[in-house]
Amino acid sequence: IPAPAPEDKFSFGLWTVGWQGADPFGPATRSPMDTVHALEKLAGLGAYGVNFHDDDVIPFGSDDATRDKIIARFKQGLEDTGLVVTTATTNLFSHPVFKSGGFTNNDRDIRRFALRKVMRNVDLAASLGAEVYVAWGGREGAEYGASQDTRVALDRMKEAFDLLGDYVTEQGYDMRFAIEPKPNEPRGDILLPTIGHALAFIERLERPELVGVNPEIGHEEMAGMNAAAGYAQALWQGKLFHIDLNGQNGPKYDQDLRFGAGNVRGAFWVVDTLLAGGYDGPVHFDFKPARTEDEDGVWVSAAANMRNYLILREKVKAFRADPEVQAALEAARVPELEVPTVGADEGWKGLLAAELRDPEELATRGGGFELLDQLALEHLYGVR
Ligand code: XYL
Repeated sequence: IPAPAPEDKFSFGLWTVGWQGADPFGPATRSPMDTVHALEKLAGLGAYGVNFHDDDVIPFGSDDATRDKIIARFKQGLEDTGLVVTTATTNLFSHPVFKSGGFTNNDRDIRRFALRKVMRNVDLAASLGAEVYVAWGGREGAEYGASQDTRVALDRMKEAFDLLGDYVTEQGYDMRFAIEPKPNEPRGDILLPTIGHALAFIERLERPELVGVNPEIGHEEMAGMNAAAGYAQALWQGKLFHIDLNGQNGPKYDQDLRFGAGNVRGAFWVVDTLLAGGYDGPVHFDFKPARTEDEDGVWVSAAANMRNYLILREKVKAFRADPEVQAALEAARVPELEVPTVGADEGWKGLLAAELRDPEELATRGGGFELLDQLALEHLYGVR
């Protein structure tokens, strides 16, 4: 398995390795991590880039002079390590002011504050060269049916993205937005809960070309979705602007396991989908090193994300190159799906006039999928 290389474009959220392990039942188990220390360690492990929430780098409420000092030190850290800022995002969920959301808070004053907070960090992100701005609306949602009118909340969500689209366009930033869906946690129900909801929403925006998705494997699996299939649809629609890779074991709380842990089989198909679809953006990890770990454990799990991606990439390539797999794909008629159902000059009239095969006979043809999937599993199990 090769070592991580810059062309792999591996990137990490600073909040991932910096997570201190506080959960709803207990406080932090690790000390705060210095941002520049995180940059140095990530660069040492072979990462290419980083992503951050504004508050990960600059504590909420810092005055301008403090903020400038922190940014200067952060920029120096980037320069010294050679790490790239691929992406940035806004924390619209931690401070109590956002307890009922940012863009879709019923309270208009809070909505206005939230938008200004985003615009300020978009300026910083642009100055650091980020080309994608992630938007996870973790507190946009509700626990109770009466507490928010969902249709009106979507109007306000649209208003926010339309305004931000105007902002980056008029400021001349080369920046696109990536909406990150999640079904629940911390809110009972979050707006834009899955890739599909987000893709449909984006089509209603004034500048849909500026907005895509940042699907996280764990979030899709929490909703019982097949992450690879969702990634494939986002690619098909030209909307896979960014990815958050991690691990999850089915529909339960957001586990944020390192990539490759949790649903291993799902991870294999995600990598296959990314390679087949020609995804060439940052390969970003959004995980949480388990609360049980000390700092050594944090770096073990950070490195393991990249290693697991590289392992799975080798396995996917070996699966696709295997002559038995190619024969099984042929037998399962997978390539035949590329042939349009109705011929170019045929049209519906031609279809009506055509002589069709006997459906009873067609029904006797086997799928051949058991063999195909077994071959995939054997590659994954490491016996082929
Ligand atoms: C939490 C989310 C966030 C986003 C960025 O579930 O994954 O960390 O990725 O705000």
